[in-house]
Amino acid sequence: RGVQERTFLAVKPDGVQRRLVGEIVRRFEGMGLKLVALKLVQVSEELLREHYADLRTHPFYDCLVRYMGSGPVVAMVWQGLDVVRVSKVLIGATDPLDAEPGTIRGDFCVEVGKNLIHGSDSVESARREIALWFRVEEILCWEDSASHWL
Ligand code: D4T
Repeated sequence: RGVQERTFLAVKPDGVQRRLVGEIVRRFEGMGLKLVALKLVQVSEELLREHYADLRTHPFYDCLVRYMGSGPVVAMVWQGLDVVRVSKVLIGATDPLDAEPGTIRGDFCVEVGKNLIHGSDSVESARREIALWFRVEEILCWEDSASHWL
């Protein structure tokens, strides 16, 4: 079965403004996943352009970067079995209108341009995004978190 992984999640500015941080964190905790880093940050345009570099040719890129910089974001690292895939299931489809009820996007939003939360789409992108958003000392180290696994 699954392997221990880490993923990067960010509650986007609309989620923070709408007081949905607690609700979102509760859902990941409820799945038995482990929080290993969390911070509230106003992100620079430079970091956002880098974070979404793969999407730079898309027409919505500038709009996306502006939205992500429109207010503070809650950046997090979560650890657990198959956490990348599990997170994507909890989050729901990119377009909230396609997201199943019971998923975060399916329950709380309607616009693709304001879809509340970001989650890494692979172990590879998780590694890249965690390195981009966090300094090593901001993250509970792998050995500590493995030995204190509940
Ligand atoms: P993120 O990366 O934010 O978790 O979203 P997804 O992984 O579900 O989807 P994505 O990378 O394809 O899109 C990134 C981001 O762009 C916004 N977006 C997307 C948009 O504003 N208009 C669009 O047409 C699409 C496809 C939403 C999420």
